[in-house]
Amino acid sequence: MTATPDQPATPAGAGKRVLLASPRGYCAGVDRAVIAVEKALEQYGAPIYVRHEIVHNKYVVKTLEKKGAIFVEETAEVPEGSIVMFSAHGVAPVVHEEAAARNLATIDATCPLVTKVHREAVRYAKDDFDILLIGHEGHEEVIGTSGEAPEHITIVDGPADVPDVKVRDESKVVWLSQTTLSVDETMETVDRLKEKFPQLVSPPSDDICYATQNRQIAVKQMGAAADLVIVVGSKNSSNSVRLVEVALGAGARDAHLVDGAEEIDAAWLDGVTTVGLTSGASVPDVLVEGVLEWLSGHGFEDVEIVKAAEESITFSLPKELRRDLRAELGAS
Ligand code: 0K2
Ligand code: SF4
Repeated sequence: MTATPDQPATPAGAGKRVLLASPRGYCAGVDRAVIAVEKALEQYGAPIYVRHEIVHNKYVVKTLEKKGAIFVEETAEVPEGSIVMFSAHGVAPVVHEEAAARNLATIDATCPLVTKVHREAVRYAKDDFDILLIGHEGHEEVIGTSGEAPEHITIVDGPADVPDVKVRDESKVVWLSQTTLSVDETMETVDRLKEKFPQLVSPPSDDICYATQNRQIAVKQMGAAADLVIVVGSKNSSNSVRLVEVALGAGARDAHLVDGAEEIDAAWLDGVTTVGLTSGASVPDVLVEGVLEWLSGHGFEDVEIVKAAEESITFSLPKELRRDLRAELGAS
């Protein structure tokens, strides 16, 4: 093609494409937790207190705040006699006790797959195992799971922690994990733990959940082909942050985490023809749509889906939503 003043040699969008990960965004546990807050607001009216961000996403939290949810970090901040919901990340038993002591009605939006890990911790602690919980120190889910059996649990925050791990009896050690970790890094930690404790027992089933795994598989598939990977998610979302790391590990030249299109820097597109796009498990798809629109405005109109898995899992709403909590509070 010969360039003329009003026809450039290469049309603006030529060769530019977006690889859009599937699955991405909301998992079953997040969907359930967000709907639980909405239903509680419908059923009981505002305010509904939520202990900790229901899921680690700014947009979701702001949207629910506008509808009447009040987010707090501690049970002590909730006025006596109110309704409080626990976030998808789970809480330690002591938090249930604190809520009961303040005469709060509780709705537990802990993801059933997090509850499964809590149950494993309780069972192994009962059998007097030392439990090596692989996870990020200070993360809400890790605080909740460790609270099930604090005297039995040691947190192992990645492979570098392994040399310092001590146990009482090397023949009774099990590893469990946070649900939203990098699969590859966790396996590296487990390999090192196994070298140190050859009799280490593995959890009965995967603790890193299906949604975390599928989103990582998808981003790996696109990573090698992408010059730039954009992950939509909030900075405190463990699974979203992991997607950036996995993209880079898979060969993406560059990768960034953004809460939405407004955080994208146009300079990231310099010399880029293929953009990979995905989102964490706590991210509503409207935010991804915003990024697609922004990319389209910058010449990236072609969108190809990179399909890594089919997801059909759903969870029923927290059982407390089927009871009349206001009546229960009034009666007590
Ligand atoms: O990935 P994180 O555990 O930080 O949490 P979110 O971003 O809120 O994603 C939902 C997972 C919640 C529990 O596993
Ligand atoms: Fe549950 Fe996994 Fe979603 Fe966490 S990321 S809420 S464990 S389905």
